Amino acid sequence: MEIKKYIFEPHGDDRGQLVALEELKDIPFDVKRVYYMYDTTPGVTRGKHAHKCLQQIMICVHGSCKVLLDDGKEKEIFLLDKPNEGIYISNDIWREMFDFSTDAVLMVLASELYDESDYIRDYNQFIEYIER
Ligand code: T46
Repeated sequence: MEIKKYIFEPHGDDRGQLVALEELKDIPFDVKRVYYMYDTTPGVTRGKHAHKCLQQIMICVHGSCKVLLDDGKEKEIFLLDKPNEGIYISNDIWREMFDFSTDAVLMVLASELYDESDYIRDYNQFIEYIER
């Protein structure tokens, strides 16, 4: 499984850091939606689904969390703990987010608007879908 890690250049000076993300420059798609999760209940796992047609970049802009990515053949776990680091996730990848620190803010930039019909929420259906 080839998962792309992105390191975004911080524009730092003696006032602190600033990261700018421009679509089709820093982000490899048109950004149609941004969402973020915070105050995550300790011990909880989020996600547990795949998308049929969605590209995303996940950035833990504060705190840390782990992301399990599974393409049906391989599984990999990534630690997101830097506000200038992100991972790119294409369609057909099962994802689970877990081990959120209490202060974690996980931001996601997405290539499409929210569409419940794009979700595959059952793991067996995901395996059937990618083997089709
Ligand atoms: C994903 C992972 C990384 C909306 O109304 N609009 C939105 O854009 C999103 C993302 C969610 N919602 C609503 C739908 C649910 O009632 O917010 C609620 C929580 O969504 P969900 O259970 O899908 O959250 P996660 O954390 O399991 O998954 C989310 C994204 O949905 C998903 O696309 O890849 O984060």
